[in-house]
Amino acid sequence: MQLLKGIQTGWVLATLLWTGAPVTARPHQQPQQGPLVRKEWRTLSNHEKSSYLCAVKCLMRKPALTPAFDNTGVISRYDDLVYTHILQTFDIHYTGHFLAWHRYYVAVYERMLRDECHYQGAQPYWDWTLDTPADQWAASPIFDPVTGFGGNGAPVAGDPTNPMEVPGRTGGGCVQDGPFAGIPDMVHLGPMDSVTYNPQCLKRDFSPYFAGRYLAMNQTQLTLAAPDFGAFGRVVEGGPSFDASGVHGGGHYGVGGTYGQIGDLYTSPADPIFYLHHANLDRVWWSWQKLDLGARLTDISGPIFLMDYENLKGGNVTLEFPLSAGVSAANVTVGDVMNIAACGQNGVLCYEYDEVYTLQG
Ligand SMILES: [Cu+2]
Repeated sequence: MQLLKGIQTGWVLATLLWTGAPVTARPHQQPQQGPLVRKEWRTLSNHEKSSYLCAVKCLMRKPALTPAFDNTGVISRYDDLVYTHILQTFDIHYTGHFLAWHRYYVAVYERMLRDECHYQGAQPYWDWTLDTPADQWAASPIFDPVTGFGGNGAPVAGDPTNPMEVPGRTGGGCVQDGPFAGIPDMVHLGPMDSVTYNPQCLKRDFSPYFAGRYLAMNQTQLTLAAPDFGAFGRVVEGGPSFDASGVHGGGHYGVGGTYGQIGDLYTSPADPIFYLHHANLDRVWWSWQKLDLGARLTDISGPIFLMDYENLKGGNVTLEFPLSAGVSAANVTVGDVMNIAACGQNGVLCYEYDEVYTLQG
């Protein structure tokens, strides 16, 4: 059960208490005509890349909106979202609404970058299939020190007897270059469900082996071939073991390994690459939906409760199931986010991908 490190049920209660959070004013809304078109990171111009990174840093400087109580690690607007993810960790993974929740979460982040930090573009995605096999992983343009998010953490010795040790890990310390290096208090929350102020550098712990195994086109094709949403959702998330991962775990552990924040199920959004990884997972889902849009705009299933695939604790998620992004946006339902291009008609989402995956014969 490596993924479910240290589950504490207190957070489930905290999450339940959190629903109904206020919707915030968005002072600098960008006028939007037609759907935003999300593009792959390496196809952005250098100017687009730097505007995106600049907007991410802007969110890290804006003061948090989360009401203060014992959550002293929630300092910035960026932290508001990390905190939301921490609070809901047990409710949004290994469930039927895993993909829907993260689709909404990334869209809220995209809107915050645009409305609060003057970013003009769409949320980019990271097509990690382009960075496999394993020997190409560390050379990905997404890790570029100048036009990307910086690379691996400094190598630190691991503990081979630790069952949480990600196979093939190569780093583990603070990132050495790029826009997030050399900031001792870049991350304020975590590890795991800790929400009191805990200044940390951004850490990464690349596992090229893990990435090569779970992020290559063959795994993506296996995912796209799922016949219905129940099967699709389970292939994306895989099982809670390093031997049964899916594309979701491939990105988290390929970058975060054992010691990087993005490998921490709770605090993973602390690494800004999280949002490009999840945009691509969303793109995998949209690619799958587009293979049979008539049926798949309403196809949802999977358990309400974590890993309750046999429905021993409760039922399956439906289109009416509620999703909360905390203080940063209104609550919506799964049904509200099934169509990413629901522009106008009071649609919640209005974006597209420049390119989707196709099922290869
Ligand atoms: Cu998550």
